[in-house]
Amino acid sequence: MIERTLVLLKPDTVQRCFMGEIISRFEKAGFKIVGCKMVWIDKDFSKQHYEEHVEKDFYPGLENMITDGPVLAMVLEGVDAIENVRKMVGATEPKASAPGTIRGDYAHISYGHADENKIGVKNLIHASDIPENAKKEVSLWFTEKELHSYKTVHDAHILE
Ligand code: IDP
Ligand code: MG
Repeated sequence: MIERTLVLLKPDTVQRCFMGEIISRFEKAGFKIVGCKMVWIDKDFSKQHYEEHVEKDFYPGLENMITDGPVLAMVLEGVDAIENVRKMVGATEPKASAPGTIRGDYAHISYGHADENKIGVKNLIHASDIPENAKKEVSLWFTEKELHSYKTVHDAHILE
């Protein structure tokens, strides 16, 4: 099934000048970027995006991390995009993320380290986890007008 999913390149990715490297992985895998913009979110918006985590112990560190600078927000489209993109992203904890995944290749810190220092786990990227959340997150971050339907060369192989 062709799906859309929200991907955020978090402030640590933007500050490490890594956006192109990560975008390139998704392009090479054949995903279509149907929306893309840079946004510096505030604490209120963080609470909306991370609604399910607001009451958790790690939330204050997460909020500081995600509001520390601009993020690059993207909507990616492709076959089973939600599950496929999560597979490329890897596990939440970089220490546990397999080599070959984005978090496993470009980060390494542990929950223990983050929690001891009261910081969010800097794991480079957010990706929607289930269809219900993807729908909610895409409409939180993007208006209909900011999302584009167009053809890429991959469509010839995916759809025909
Ligand atoms: P996900 O980003 O892989 O979906 P979630 O459990 O939804 O992971 O957590 C959202 C974000 O909160 C994570 O990407 C990470 O940055 C941060 N986070 C999650 N668990 C912890 C923790 O135990 N300590 C510190 N930060 C955490
Ligand atoms: Mg999540």
